[in-house]
Parts: sequence; structure tokens; C-alpha cells
Amino acid sequence: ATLIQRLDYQQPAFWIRKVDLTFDLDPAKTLVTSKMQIERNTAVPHGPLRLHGEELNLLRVLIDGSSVSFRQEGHELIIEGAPDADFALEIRNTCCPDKNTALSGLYTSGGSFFTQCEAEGFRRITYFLDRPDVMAVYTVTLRADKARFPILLANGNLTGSGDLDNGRHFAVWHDPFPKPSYLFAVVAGDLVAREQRIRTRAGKDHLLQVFVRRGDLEKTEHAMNSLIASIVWDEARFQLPLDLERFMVVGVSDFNMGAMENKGLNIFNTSALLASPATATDADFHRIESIVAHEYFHNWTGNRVTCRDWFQLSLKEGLTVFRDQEFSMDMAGTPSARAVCRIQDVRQLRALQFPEDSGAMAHPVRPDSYSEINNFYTATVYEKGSEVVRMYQTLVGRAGFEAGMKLYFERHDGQAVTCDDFAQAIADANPGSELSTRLDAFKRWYSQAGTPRVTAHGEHDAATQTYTLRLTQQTPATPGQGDKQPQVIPVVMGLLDRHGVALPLDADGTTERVLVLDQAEQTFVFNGIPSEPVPSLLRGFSAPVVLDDGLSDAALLVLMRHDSDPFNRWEASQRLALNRILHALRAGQPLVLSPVFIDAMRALLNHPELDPAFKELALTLPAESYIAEQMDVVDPQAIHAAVMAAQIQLASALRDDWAAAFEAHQVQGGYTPDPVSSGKRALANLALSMLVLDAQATGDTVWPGKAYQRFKDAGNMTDRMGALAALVNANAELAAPALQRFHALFKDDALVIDKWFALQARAPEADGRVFARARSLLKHPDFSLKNPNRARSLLASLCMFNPAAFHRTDAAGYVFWAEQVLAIDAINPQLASRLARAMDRWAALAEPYRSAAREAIARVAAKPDLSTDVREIVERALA
Ligand code: B3K
Ligand code: ZN
Repeated sequence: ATLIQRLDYQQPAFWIRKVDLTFDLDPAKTLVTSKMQIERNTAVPHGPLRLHGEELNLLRVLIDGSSVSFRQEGHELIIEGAPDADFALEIRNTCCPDKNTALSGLYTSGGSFFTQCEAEGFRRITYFLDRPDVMAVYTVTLRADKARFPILLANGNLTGSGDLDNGRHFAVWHDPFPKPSYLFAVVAGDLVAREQRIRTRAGKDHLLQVFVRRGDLEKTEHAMNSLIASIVWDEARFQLPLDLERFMVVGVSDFNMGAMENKGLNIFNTSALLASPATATDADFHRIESIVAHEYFHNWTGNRVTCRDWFQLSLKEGLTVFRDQEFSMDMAGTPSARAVCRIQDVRQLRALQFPEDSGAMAHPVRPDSYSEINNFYTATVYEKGSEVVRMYQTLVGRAGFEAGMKLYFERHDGQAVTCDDFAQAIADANPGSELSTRLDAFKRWYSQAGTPRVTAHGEHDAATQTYTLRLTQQTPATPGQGDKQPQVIPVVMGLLDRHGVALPLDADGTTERVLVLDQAEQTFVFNGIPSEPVPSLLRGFSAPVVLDDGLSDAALLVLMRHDSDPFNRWEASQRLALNRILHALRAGQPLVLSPVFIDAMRALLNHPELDPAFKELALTLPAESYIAEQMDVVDPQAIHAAVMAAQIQLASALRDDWAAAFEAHQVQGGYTPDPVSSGKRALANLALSMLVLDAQATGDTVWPGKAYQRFKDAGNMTDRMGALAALVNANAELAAPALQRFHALFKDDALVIDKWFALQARAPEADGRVFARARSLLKHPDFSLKNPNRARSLLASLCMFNPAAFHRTDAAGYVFWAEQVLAIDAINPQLASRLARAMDRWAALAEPYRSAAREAIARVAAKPDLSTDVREIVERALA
């Protein structure tokens, strides 16, 4: 496979200005007729017209109505004799939607047609300049059997429709906005819609529609409400209005990711769209709201201004994740609920992006090369990219950031641009700011991979009443990047006295400052500090770095109890737990929680003012994957044993407190997924799982019985799933009948059955039982490798989210992984390649895991007919 380099970018030799597409839709063989208006790009050297095309059957090629000679080479159609003057190119080809199990291009799912074109799926529909800097105005005619495909949708506005012979009908759609081919979409099938008309601030009327399969309509209310809230928010926060008369959202059950922002016709994985209290958890409701918002926000950040080339992916993804995170926080409302959102986002970043940044696939936010672009829709491009955007906002302030966004759209609306263009717009709108005075250094966030480590060392001088804070930074080497330059790191901070009172940092009495660290080492001096303070650094997680501040447990306790920054209060609770676990692991000793720690956790649980949602986050131990990141050599079994020991001790020491918390946090009345009631449910569920775990250890049967009863009687999926998880995770005897009952209740609801598989595959390993059960679930009649949600529910859960079940001394997990990656690769390379990444961090494993893992990867790499997707992942792993 060829490696594509960022610095090789060249403009295309031709522009396609307009395209007329006609689809004669047939699941077995669809005929596509494409009429393009093309002009030569005189800015680049004269050359042939080279169109992309994959898995297509070419029927004819005409230029200005006459046949023309062409040749096909690999995935290209090459026309040497293309005219210099503007011309019309007509191409006819067929493709096979029914056979398209890769779910890229035009495919069928549940008897309907759907498309997925990002990144390079359009070339699997017809021959085209399938690159984001070629933007065209599309008119699309769809023709299909009327009984089987009554709904015919494409981007833009419906300009015509009617009946044809032989029971067929047609629809014509016109999208007035020029767009890259990756935003093209078509849907045809037997679907029903929830509709809502809205009038926006500007006084314009719009039609909003959510299309789903018959029977799913009552599960679309939350998505519709989320869409309306997103539209209102983007107008209020960024003055960005809805620019279309009609905005459509469609659900599909076979989909490779969460959703896709096609212009005016977003297509969603049903898992990111459908929700009802009986079938979706609070977390599902929250995720749906944020994904609906994310895709809607792409309408400006991605669609109106798009990427010049795929190396700039974070231009739209990092920015749009930042926007959806801000939206979720604004929707949450109270400062505490906002902090809960922030904590969850940071937890996600640390669990997924930090390991990526230190593993075989480490790459900069703006990668330098790829062989398969689909492999770079990563936590680095998305989540770290969002943190980079957040740092702009921290450096120039909220108003400054909004001014920068305004300038970005003034300059670039309708264009395909780069991350540099975005940086320049934010800087130019904020002359003299901390950002614009060091913009080049700041842009290292786009070019350097790896998570910077910041160390902090404070010294108090009682004689002069000064506090000197020395900060140093260092970014570890990553594949292909040895030496790193210092980054620009905004460190939001405050100082507390030992009773937890915030100290004034300067003469005007401010208690919070943004320190800008941009050298390898810097000192900051604070005057008028009477005694040794406790530093609260990196508040709100102001930069995506690992902070080593060497704080003692006593100092962490001060922060946990008193910091005005809720993020750092949470962080202190996590650090206390982490320190205990790491200490035991490094000493190779059994973990024993100290009375001080237990008391602190008890005080937190019983705190009269803290929100239940916050308590739940603070009392949840750090993820095993995050603990692994703190170790030079990773023994997944030892980490699991330490976490289990901590959990059991916490469960037992706080037994009465958990019981009281469980009773005190029951939600009365009808279900709503708001932050207050979901916080109560979360804490009650954590309490229940602790109580069942403790009962399992002591032999008590009361709490397992209560959990089973609650599971049976639950009025919503959050409570039902919580009770079921408590039984399954504690390995209780009642887990088996509960799982059976759950399956019987929900056997016709695919999204709930996904949860059933995932829960079993993610259960804490005990004596190899979880691994054995997951293996046998492969043969369950409901299991299938073809549906990405189902495949992930079992395989990703086991191989990526259950380290102790996966990493076995007998290497059976790795053998299993290799088999599944190869089996899926023959069906759906994108899905296989995601699973392949379970081995990203193999090199950090302890023996015997390390050698066995390497061997399994090598076995996959030895297959001659791997997809480019999987090949790139395994080859990088072995490099
Ligand atoms: N832009 C799409 C992701 C496309 C992934 C292609 N492999 C969804 C999103 O980020 O909104
Ligand atoms: Zn996106």
C-alpha cells in the first residue's frame, strides 16, 4: 500500500463545478449516471484527468457527448485527452449495494438503501475526483420501486417527484451549497418520519425530520428535542443559523461509526439516535444528545468550511467535538453539572487518547502520513483536537474565541482550508494576546505526537513570604518523532492555604491565574504568601498533559475537600486512589487501603452538599487502562487484582454508608434523563454494585436478592441495567437467571441485546470464566460479525475494554483476537481495523504477554490478502 504524505499535497488538475446524478436503484445492481461540468485548473501543471473509482462496473464515458479514449489503472480512470476548455463528462456505471458489506459507498441495510461517503466512499458509487477540496453543486434523481422504497432522500431540497412505469417512482433533489463528495448522501426505503416545523431567530421556517423504520418512531423524541436544542444553541453562542429549509436525520442499524454529517441529510447509527426510558440508559440519552449536536454543528464546522485534505481532519473534528462538549455543558446548566461533563470528557481522553499517544499508533493531531485515512478517525484527531481548540479559548478568553470564530467564517465560508487557516483566524482576531504572540510555538500541538509531562515543584520562603513555582515540561519520543520542542501549555491555577482557603495571587486579590508555560523550564513567583500553600494546578484540565505535582496525600485531601475547582476536587480523589494502587503494584504487595483514605471517601459519600453525580465520579476507581498508562511495564492481571482489592475494601468499609446512599437516592416519579435525576440513579447504582460485591464476599444473600428484585421491577433501563450489572459484575448466582430474563424481555430490540452481549463481555474476569463465556457467545444465534454494533458489543468489549479477561498467560485471548480480526477483515475492513487496535500497547506488556502478543500480531501481518486498513495497523504495531 502506498503511504500518502501531507507535504505532497497538490491542487487537483481539474475542478468539478456541477454534477447531475441519476440512480436507478436496485439492491443487486444499481445503475448510476453522472453528468459533470468540469474545468481545468490552470494553477497546476497540465495533466490527464484522473478519477477515483472502486468496486465499480464501468459502462460508458462521454466527453461533450462523444466517446473518448480512457484507461483504467488500479483504482483510477485516466483520460489523457481531456479538453483545455470547460467540458461535460458523462459516466455510466453500476455497483452492487447488496454485496457491499464494508458499509462504505452505497449499501443496503434492513431492505433499505443508505450511503456512507466519508472519507473515500463516493468512489464506490461512481468515478469522481473524490477529495474534499473539489466542491460541486449536486442535483440528484432517484428512481426505485415505489412499494419497496416509498421514501427517496438526498441532500438539499426536493424539487420534483412523481410516478414512473412498472410500479417505480422518482424524486429529484437539489443542494444549492457546493460540497465535497464525502458529504453526499442518498437514502431510499420504507421509513417513517417524526416531523417538526420550527422558526429560527432570523424569522425563517424550517422543516426538521427524523426518519426511522416503522415501529421506532416513539424512540425519536429525544433526538428531535436534541436537534432543536442544538439549532437554538448554535445561533445563540456562535451566531451560526440553520442554512437549509429542510434538515433530515435518518437512522440505520448497520453503520461503521456513530453518525455522519452529510449536508442536510445526517445519517445515524440507530445506537446514536433511538431512545426510550425502557430501552436506553441515562448514558445513552446523554450520548444521543451530544452526537445529534455534533453532526448538526458540522453543518458550519465541516460543511460550510471544509478540509482541504484529509490531514486537516481535526480542523473539523476537533473543533466540532469542542463545540458539542460546550453544548453539553451549557445544557447541563449548574456549575456542578458542567463539571460532571468535563470530568467525563477528561476520563474519556485519558482512557482512549493517552494510550493512543503512547502506543504504536501515536500520531500528531494533524498526521503527517497515512496509507488508509479511515485509520485516522482517532481519539487524537477528535478528543485531543478538541483540547487544542479549548486551549485557544483559554488563551484568548471566551469573547476572544468567539471573535476568532467569526473571522474564520468571514474569511473561509465556502472554502476547503487547513488547520493553519483556523489558527491564523483566531490569532488575528486577538492581536497581542498570549496566543498571537507565540502562535508558531502553539501550533506544535498540531505537529508533535505524544502527551507532554509537566512537573511542578513549589518552594515557600517564609522570610520573604514568596512562593516560587517551578514548572518543567517534556514530551516523550513517539514513533518517527525523536526530539520534541516545548509546547505552549496554559496552566490554570490557584493556591490554597492548608485550611483550604483560596489565597490572593496578586495585589488586586484574584485567586485564579493562567500561567503560560512555553519553555522547557520556567518559574513563577507569587508574593504575599504567608505560609506553605497547596497548589491547585491545571484546573478544569486546562491542557492535555500528564501533571506530576508530587503532592502529598495531606495536600490532596485539602484539594479534595476545599478546592473551588470541582475538576481538581475530583482529580484529587482519583489521585489518592491511584497512589494507593500504584504503590501496591510497584512494591508487588497486596493492596491495603488506609483508614485516612477510607474516611475521606466516607466523608465524600456522605457530604451534605456535593451532587450525587459528582460523588459517583469521585468514588469510582480509576480505569484499569488509565492505571496501565502509569506503569512502565504493564501486568494487566496484577492491575485487575489491585483494583478488585481496592473495590472490595471500599465496599466493605463503607457498607452502611452505601446502604444509606442507596436508599437516599431513589428517584420518584416519571423518568427524565436530566442531570439531577441521572446523578441520583448513577450513585444509587454504584452503591448497589458495592453492596452486592460486599455481599458476595461475606456470603450475605440480602443485597443480591434486592438487586434481583430491583432488576425485575425497574421502571427504566438505567435502573434495570444497574441492577443487572451489579449481579453480573459480582459474579452473583442470580446473575444467570437475570441475564436469561433480560434476553427474553428484549429479544426483539437489537440495541438492548447489544447491551446484553457487552455486559457479559466486560464483566470483571474471575478464573477465566468471563473469557470462556465471551467465547461461547460467539455461537449464540443472535451474534453476527456483519452488524458492527453487535460485533463490537462482544469483541471490542472483550479485547479492548476487559484487559484482565483478554490478556491471559495461555495467550488464548490473542489467538481469539487474531481469528476475529481476520474473519471480520473479509467482511468489513474498517471494523476489523478498529478491533486490530486492541494490540496498540503490546510493547509495554510484561512477559509472557508481550511475546505472545507480538506473535499474534505477526501472524495477522503474515496474511497476504489483508485490507490496507488492517495492514497499516499491524505493520505500525510491529515497526
Ligand atoms: N465525520 C464522521 C466520521 C466519518 C468516519 C469515516 N471513517 C462522523 C463525525 O465525526 O461526525
Ligand atoms: Zn465529527
